[in-house]
Amino acid sequence: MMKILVINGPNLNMLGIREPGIYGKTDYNALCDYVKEEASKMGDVSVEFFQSNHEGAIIDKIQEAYGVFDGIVLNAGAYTHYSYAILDALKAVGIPTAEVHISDIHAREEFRHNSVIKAACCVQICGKGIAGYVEAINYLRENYNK
Ligand code: CA2
Repeated sequence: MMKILVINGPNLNMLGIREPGIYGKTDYNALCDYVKEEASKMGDVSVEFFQSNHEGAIIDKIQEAYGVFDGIVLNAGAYTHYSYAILDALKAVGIPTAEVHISDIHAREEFRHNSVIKAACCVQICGKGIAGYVEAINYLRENYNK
């Protein structure tokens, strides 16, 4: 069993509540249920979820994942665009990490185009809605399952 940690950053707990045109109508709990269901069909992965609006809590969780999880699926929310501290945490643990965004960050405001965490991630999946989380898990399975 490959153990995967799905981390969602700031405001992703508000999914489905506002801006459905950008982020869809699925709320955070339904997102977790959907990803868990799809992962269970794969048969060789277990998934755990974590969401926080706080940079330090996300960094703590990444550090705690060391030696425990085999892969991370990370939607760091707006921290994606400026958190060198999350970049450093990912580099420190060295866990294969797939960066996910529900929206297409490259087709939105200029400040969303750049990801500072990208350098520590093995792939960036964006603009595919919540299906992107499933694609990320598959990417980790295909490339890092022992
Ligand atoms: O597209 C994504 O998944 C993002 O990571 C979502 C972040 C945004 O800052 C990134 O640039 C791209 C925002 C999280 C969700 O924010 C909401 C805002 C209003 C209503 C519901 C969610």
